[in-house]
Amino acid sequence: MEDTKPDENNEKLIEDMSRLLNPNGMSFNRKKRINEEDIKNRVGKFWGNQPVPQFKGEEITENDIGPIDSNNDLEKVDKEQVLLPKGYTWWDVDIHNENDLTKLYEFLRDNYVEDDDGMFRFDYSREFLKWHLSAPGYLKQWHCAIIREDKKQMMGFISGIPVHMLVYDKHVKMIEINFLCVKSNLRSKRLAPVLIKEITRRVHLQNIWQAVYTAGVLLPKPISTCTYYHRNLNIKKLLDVKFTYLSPALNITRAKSVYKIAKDTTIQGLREMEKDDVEGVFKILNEHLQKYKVRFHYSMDEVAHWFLPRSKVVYSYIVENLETGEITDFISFYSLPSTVLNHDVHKTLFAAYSFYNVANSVTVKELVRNALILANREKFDVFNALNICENEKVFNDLLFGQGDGSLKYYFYNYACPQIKPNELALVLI
Ligand code: MYA
Repeated sequence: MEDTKPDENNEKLIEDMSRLLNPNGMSFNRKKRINEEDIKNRVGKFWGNQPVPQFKGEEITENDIGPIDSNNDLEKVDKEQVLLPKGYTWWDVDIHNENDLTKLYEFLRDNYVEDDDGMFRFDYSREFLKWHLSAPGYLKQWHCAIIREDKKQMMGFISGIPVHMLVYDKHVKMIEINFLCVKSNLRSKRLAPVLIKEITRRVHLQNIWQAVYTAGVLLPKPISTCTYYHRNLNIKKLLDVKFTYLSPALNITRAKSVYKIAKDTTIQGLREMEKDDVEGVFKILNEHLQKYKVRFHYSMDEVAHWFLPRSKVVYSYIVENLETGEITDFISFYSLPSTVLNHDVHKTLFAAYSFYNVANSVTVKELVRNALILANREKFDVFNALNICENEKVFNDLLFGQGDGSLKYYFYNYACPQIKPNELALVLI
């Protein structure tokens, strides 16, 4: 069958189908269906006492940008670990030790983020965890677990990696916090604040006083609230696992045809990124990121670490000008599968997540269209992207459906005005 280019051929049909196929949007996200107004009206026992902007506080302006608490006295940082209940102990996960890595992998596989309906749970692979947690400058003590002394069973985890942040052109050394998780049968016992306090202490000990993190839940107080969009690649499977819905008025054959992805990429000089491309990517990526109010700055080592392709973890491609050899454009996405909970046939949903794109010689739309072709080739079921950077521009044309949750971005101990998603260039994986 001939490959369809839906956005060029039958725009009206696509518009209708897109609406019908995504009546509620997709459901999988770091989200919680609770009343956010209630949260804004209460002062959290923990968050009410942290150096973060409070909901009832004054609006933050550009003049306020900077640390909230500047008292960075290393001498005052507690040298003792946060006290744990009897029978529990702190444990630093050694991600280069296969047993430790497996323990962490299994803990997150069984306890980490689920959608509200309990249908999907993130299943970060071992290789992915190793990749993320061994970022340049990482420290083992920032892979911080609570275990039960007798059975050595993991009960909680939180991690941090160092990042170089630019906030309205101010350089700030921060820690990126991720993988906060408490074993499901120990929830609501205030273990999360214990994990956060301990990692804060450990980060302070390295003379770092600011952090960046994302969450589906509303906490005081986001610098930006973003939305996931989803592009069906394997519509049949997405329907089977109820990731998306098909209106009774539509049939699957038509849907398959509309969502069909071309086999061949369309950009001359597009190829997988290699070691020798690191410098070129470093240049165009950091140049591109300058457009945004809040962004990372990547060192050459970090570009190599985060973007050199790793099988089933991160996929990166460059466009090379075939005459000059210059690298002009960049595509990257990462693999984050989810366990399909309670399904007889499908056990895993394979999702590609947009990482960073740099479009110079082609349009963003052409670049993302090619990202979809590449992700489809790698047999992903769905391609997800946040409405950050320039992504929103392409969602309609390329048939992305809006998800129904939001992802909030936060700083710890750093005041920053609220910004729109398209002013933000941060992907926290
Ligand atoms: S986001 C991913 C979060 N993980 C999950 O969603 C996995 C599944 N869920 C769980 O494991 C638990 O439900 C968690 C909460 C562990 C999330 N971020 O122990 P509790 C506050 C921050 O009784 P539990 C990610 O990894 C809540 O408002 N705080 O609750 C980024 C309340 O405080 P307050 C959260 O449900 C993490 C208190 O915890 C979150 O058993 C960034 C209740 O504690 C959340 N996602 O456990 C962490 N959820 O009463 C912050 C609830 O005041 C880093 N809470 O409202 C801050 C920077 C630290 C470093 C600073 C260095 C300078």
